[in-house]
Amino acid sequence: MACNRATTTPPTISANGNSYPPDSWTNVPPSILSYLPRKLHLQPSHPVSITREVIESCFPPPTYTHYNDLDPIVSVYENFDSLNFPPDHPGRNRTDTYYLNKDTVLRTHSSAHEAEIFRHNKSAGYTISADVYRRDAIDRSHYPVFHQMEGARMWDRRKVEGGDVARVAREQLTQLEEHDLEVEDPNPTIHPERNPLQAEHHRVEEVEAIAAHLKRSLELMVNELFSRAKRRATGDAAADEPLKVRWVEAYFPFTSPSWELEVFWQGDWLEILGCGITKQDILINANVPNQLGWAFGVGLERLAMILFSIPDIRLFWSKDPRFLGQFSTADDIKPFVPFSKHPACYKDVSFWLRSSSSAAGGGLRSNSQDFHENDMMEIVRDVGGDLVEDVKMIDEFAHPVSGRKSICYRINYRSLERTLKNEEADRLHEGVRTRLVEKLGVELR
Ligand code: FA5
Ligand code: MG
Repeated sequence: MACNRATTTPPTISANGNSYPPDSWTNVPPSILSYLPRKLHLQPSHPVSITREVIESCFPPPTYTHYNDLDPIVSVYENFDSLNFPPDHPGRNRTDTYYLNKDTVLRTHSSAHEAEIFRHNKSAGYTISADVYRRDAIDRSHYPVFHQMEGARMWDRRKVEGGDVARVAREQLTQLEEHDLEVEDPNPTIHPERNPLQAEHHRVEEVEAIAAHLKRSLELMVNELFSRAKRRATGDAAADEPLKVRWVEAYFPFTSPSWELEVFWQGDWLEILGCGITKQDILINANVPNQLGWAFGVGLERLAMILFSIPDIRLFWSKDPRFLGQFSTADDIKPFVPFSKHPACYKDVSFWLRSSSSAAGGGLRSNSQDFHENDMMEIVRDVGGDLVEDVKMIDEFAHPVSGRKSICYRINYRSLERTLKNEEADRLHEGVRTRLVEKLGVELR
């Protein structure tokens, strides 16, 4: 369907039974809204759903309540403000986040529900699984929709004998199992500059005890997932070596101190989750000022790719029985056997960015200063869908006299399910070229 500049603002946006009046912030395309009903994390026997189940089994009820069907359409307040994201945080940009309108977004992380759940949750802990949405690059490990799982655990000072949360958390740590991971954790729990204590709210002993409980809980989760993956992996000598993980200092606006957990997998350190001690003002705002504790957020696709040896993130969205038929339950985890790899077909597109003086209004945004790669990625996604395997910038230069910038991208077209005809790839590529001119105002070379 042709799309000209006069029609770039859609009529009202309908999603999940509600309508949202569009405005100058609206940037969510219909192709992205079409993912809302999929909910792979709840689809029986789907690898994302099986991964969720394995993680949930590490955080069992009644201590942890499992929330799995919260609406992915949330307010900007829930996704960002309630979690202390500063007004100028890059995550808020329209280049990174899908806005239905200026007040409403597709959640970019499962943490969007933290405040709400802290307010209402009755158990000591919870997990949330959720589809999340981010404008991003295109390659075999990035997709604009993926799934996260959040977990949190609280201790209530009023409900603990003598208000001594540190002692109780330490006791509960001794009740957690041991594991045989090799753990690198070189930094002190608290570092005054890099990873500070929330000194006005927490005592050092409390944070030491809660952090130890957090780390052991997550190490046990990794052990559960990766020992399954390893047991059934290649059967080579590496399977006898202990699995290595390491704790890295991190920063999130809603935890302090904070860490990321990395796993050494196939020769590389892979980041699998972020976590930390929940910022006390979030708990105070949620009307549970006497509670304190930890929270984490983990990406499910990344874990599922390892657990099942799935080579390309697009496969999760496949409805092909040759894919879906290979998975059954959490107790029967077998590596995915790829069906024959179909040939790739790459095509290049080069263009001059508009110089800023020629920028038109109407939300068109692509002079040399504000061209954002995610806008280009989205056009490719919109036209090519899952027939695009990856997009890479292969050349970039500025004209020596005018200073005008030229960029060349290589788009790799490949179907996971069949052989793509060259004419079909040509047609898609022509569609991408046309849209680049229409939407971003670039000049093709
Ligand atoms: C978060 O989203 C935080 N909400 C996590 C958190 C929760 C921290 C609670 C503290 C307390 P981050 O953007 O790093 O953080 O994403 C968390 C995990 O999601 C990553 O470690 C990774 O496993 C996964 N992830 C992030 N981006 C992608 C992506 N584009 N594709 C696949 N997985 C991703
Ligand atoms: Mg991260």
